[in-house]
Amino acid sequence: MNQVRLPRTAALGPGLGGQPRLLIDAPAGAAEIYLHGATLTSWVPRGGSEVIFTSRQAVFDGSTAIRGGIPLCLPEFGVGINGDAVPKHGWARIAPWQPRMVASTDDGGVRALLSVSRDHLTALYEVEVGETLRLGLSLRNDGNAPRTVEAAAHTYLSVHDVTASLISGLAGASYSDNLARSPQEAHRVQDGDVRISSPVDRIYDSAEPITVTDPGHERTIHVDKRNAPSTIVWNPWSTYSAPLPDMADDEFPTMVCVESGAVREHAPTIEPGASWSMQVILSVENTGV
Ligand code: TA6
Repeated sequence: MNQVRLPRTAALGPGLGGQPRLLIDAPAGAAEIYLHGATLTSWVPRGGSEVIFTSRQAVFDGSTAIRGGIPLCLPEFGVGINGDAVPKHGWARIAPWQPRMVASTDDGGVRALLSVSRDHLTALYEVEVGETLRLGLSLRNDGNAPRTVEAAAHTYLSVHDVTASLISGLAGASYSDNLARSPQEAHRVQDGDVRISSPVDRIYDSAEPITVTDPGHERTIHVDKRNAPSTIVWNPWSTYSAPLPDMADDEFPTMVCVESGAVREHAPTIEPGASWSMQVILSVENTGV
């Protein structure tokens, strides 16, 4: 682990499985970020409760992506534009990232900057932990040819009961349904709010802000973004969580992925020496009396 100056509200040391982890415990919020994949596995804003789902069966030995948290899918999403990307969701979520800077913010939070370079691509990831969680991902093409890159923050949100949650902001958006029986049936348009009572795996053409109601936790989670024209919604339900060794059978009702990124036809092409960036901002509104 390289040396980086830390404020008193942060610590860098071994976490689960001995994996290097940045622990943040600041007045405005607390978080955990594993350097493996730069995966943020926990965020608790001041006075609130855990916003991020991480499976209790997640593997923390560096061999695979952490099941839960906010893995970064990069430079491919899923099997990629050509359908043959290996590893699935790209190398960034299983790469060791380097902490570059950790500092206090003026509003009682902590800002951390992490980076990774591979294959003529440099990724800079800025995570600002406070009462809101601000994620900024910036990609620079270090090669000498234009490069098309997919990117997504695969955000696993913790909800009390996903069947009681309403996911709003996608009405009227077109989407590709990964669970459709045929390619002809995959292209659809969202009618109203998204409710989950069966497996859902959809890529929406939508840059709109999303809200996720979580009545059991008496809160609404807001997902806002900049320069992220794709929104992915995923819940494996029992059907697809049962085969996952790193997710417990009773966990699927307590999570939903609302992912922000630029994938498939929205993937940016970055010129040599140029950069592209996106931002994701999570905040929580308490709805209890
Ligand atoms: O974002 C949705 C998705 O691409 C789904 O298709 C589902 O497979 C999920 O990600 C999890 O992928 P993983 O490789 O982490 O098992």
